[in-house]
Amino acid sequence: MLKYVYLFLHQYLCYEICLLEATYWRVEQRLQYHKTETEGLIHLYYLQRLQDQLSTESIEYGVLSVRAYFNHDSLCVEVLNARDVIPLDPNGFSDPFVIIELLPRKVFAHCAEQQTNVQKKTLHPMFDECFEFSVTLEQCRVEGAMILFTVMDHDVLTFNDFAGEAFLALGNIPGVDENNTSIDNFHGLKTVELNLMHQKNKNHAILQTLESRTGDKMAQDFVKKQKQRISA
Ligand SMILES: [Ca+2]
Repeated sequence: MLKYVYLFLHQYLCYEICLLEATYWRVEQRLQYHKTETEGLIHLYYLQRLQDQLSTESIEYGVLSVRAYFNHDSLCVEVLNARDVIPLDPNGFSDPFVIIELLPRKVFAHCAEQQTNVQKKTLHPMFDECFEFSVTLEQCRVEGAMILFTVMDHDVLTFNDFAGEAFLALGNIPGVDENNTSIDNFHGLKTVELNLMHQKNKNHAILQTLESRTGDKMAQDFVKKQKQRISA
């Protein structure tokens, strides 16, 4: 009997210690965030999103198909299509288009974001459009360099609605990855399927830290942009 009481107590204490450790870790992390300047925090946020992309198996917001490679002094991105985009219009469809931007913004400040044409009234848009960005190999190899694809639903009278986002690390695309030989067109290149995501964590620690920086325009603009991407 005593043995079981002992075992129970032991397990209970282990459980309590685990909880304490988790709490301590969260507090420690918050402190770190508060010590990090805004640009660094935004970078951290996107690094986490890139991790989310790798671990997201759910296709509830649809799937985006793209291809990308680097050659000489340009990054070529092809947006092929999307399937099962979420319906955002009263007619049960969306008018999807994709915005393509390079991150971190500090590294790719000279590259304006680009976007596809709007495909009207469909949840399975075919884009088949190519985009070129003037960048160097060194820029593509910066830690955390990535492409952000944002799928939006175009609206005529109101603001466009957010349909989903996806991230692609530049470090391992053909032409940037050291194992790849030189490549100069999309022919034979593997299609990358990216599960579209929404931010599910309404209490994201980085967003909350940035939101508390009330006098910081960069922080406020970023939080405002991200809030539209949090799932309802
Ligand atoms: Ca629409």
